[in-house]
Amino acid sequence: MIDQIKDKFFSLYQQEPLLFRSPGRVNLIGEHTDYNEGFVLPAAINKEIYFAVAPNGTQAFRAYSYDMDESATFDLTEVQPSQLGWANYLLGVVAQFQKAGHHIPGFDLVFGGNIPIGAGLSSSAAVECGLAFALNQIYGLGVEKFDLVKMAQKAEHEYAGVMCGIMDQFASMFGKSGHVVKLDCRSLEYEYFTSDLDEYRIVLLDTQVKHSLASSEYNTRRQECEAGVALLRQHYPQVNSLRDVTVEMLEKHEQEFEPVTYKRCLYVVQENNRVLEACQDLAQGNLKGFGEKMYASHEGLQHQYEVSCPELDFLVEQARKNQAVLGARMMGGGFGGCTINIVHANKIEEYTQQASTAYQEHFGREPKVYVAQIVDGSSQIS
Ligand code: GAF
Repeated sequence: MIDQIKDKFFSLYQQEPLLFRSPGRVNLIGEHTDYNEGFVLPAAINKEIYFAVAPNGTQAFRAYSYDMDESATFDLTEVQPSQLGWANYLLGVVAQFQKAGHHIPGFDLVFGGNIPIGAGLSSSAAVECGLAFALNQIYGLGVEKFDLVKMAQKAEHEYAGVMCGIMDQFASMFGKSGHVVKLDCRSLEYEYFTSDLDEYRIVLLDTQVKHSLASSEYNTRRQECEAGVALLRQHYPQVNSLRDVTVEMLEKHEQEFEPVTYKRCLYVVQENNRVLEACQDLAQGNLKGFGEKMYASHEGLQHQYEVSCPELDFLVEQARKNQAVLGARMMGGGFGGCTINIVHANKIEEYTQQASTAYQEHFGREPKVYVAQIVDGSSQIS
């Protein structure tokens, strides 16, 4: 793929580009905890976006999306959101550099990759992080990786309109081959855990469902969490986010909550505890315990946080019935996309066949199957 991107760049712009890559991510556990300042456990995977970039000596940014087969030119003296969805992830990043006082001279770009769009593998974060990383390198801007992550997240907020947390961008930038990242989304302190799951592998089953609800419901969930925090603050002024809340605090004040808000907050507080327990399981090699927490996470996402969908629930049910699977759950924002499954290496074929057949019989189409390898975060290729 990288060769195709490079060739396309040469044929469009007649010069040699610099090449970069930026990965998508999985998340083992800790869903919808990041914007509540909690913990997450993601990893960068071998589904990536590639970038060919070079300065062009003008004030224009010329971009070609390999996957969309579309090109566009933008004036860098007047960056603003575009009608082209794909371009906004790029323009959002440029705007962040400019806001931070960096001059971005004109450049040419060809980008594309193999992260399925809308599958919950964070193709948008990969695009944002990849361009942020590339511009920082090319123009020697010296921005720290932490700040690139925050700029990439802001780009998503301001140019894509999704008030995402920081997990996806952090994983794409800070991923490490063979490791998952335990990230504290409040302090941004992080710790790498080995992703060696003995004879088990990370298998993704893509429902191929892309619900348009995803971004509006995502923003609604954020507001529900904020409403819960505002209520609890009246009793506990030290509470700044659901990270600071315990199950006991919630239970004590249950009657004061709207029932929906209560369910949402309870899920987040419990999920945050699950991440910490699951990390202990991982450290102690208790993969069975880890898998059980994944199933519990799905239960919460399905019934309390209500961000799942029948296709995701069906695939998790298939996993539950199969001895070869230690744990499974929906992954990412929800309403479609992938389930993540921890499957015995010798049984991947058997399990995915069985789940695919059942899914096909029920929904009339097959899920896509990806066996994820864990790779490094954004980097320069040459
Ligand atoms: C999406 C968001 F972009 C992340 O920040 C995170 O909140 C996730 O949904 C849910 O855990 O991927």
